[in-house]
Amino acid sequence: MKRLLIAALTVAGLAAALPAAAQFQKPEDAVKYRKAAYTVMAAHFGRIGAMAQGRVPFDAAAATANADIVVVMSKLPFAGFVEGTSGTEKGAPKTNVWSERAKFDEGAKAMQDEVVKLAAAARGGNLDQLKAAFGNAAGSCKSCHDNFRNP
Ligand code: ASC
Repeated sequence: MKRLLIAALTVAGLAAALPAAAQFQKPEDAVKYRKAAYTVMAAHFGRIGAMAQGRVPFDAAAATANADIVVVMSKLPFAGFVEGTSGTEKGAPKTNVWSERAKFDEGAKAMQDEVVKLAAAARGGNLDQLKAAFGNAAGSCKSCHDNFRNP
C-alpha cells in the first residue's frame, strides 16, 4: 500500500500534494479537471502536429513554446482519475484504469517522457527530429486510448 502510494505520488508529480480523491470536492470536479487538462494539452500538441505534418510552416520557437506547455499539462490529468469515475460514453475511461492502475500509470509516465523528448526536439530546431518525436508522443497517447478509453 505504501509503495502504491509512493508510485502514485511520483507519477502525478506536482498535482499530487494530496491523495487524488482529496483534491476534489466531488467526483464530477475530478472529471472536469482531467478533461480540461487534456483539452489544453491537445490544443498545444495539435499546434506542433500541424508543423510536423506540414500544414503550417515549422517554427522552432513556436514549437518549443507549445511543447513546454504540453510538458506541464502532461503531469496534470492523472490526479483526476478518481476511483468510480469511469463511464460508458465515447471517450470516457474504462474501469480497467483502476483495475490495472499500475499499467495505466506506466502509460502515463511513458507519455510524460515522450513529451519531454518532444520539447528537446523542438529546441533542436530540426524538423525531421520534431516529426519523429511527435510521432512517438502521439503513439504514447494512442496506446493508452486503445487500452483504457471507450472508442
Ligand atoms: C492528438 C490528440 C490526441 C493524440 C492522439 C494520438 O493530437 O489530441 O489525443 O494526438 O490522437 O493518437
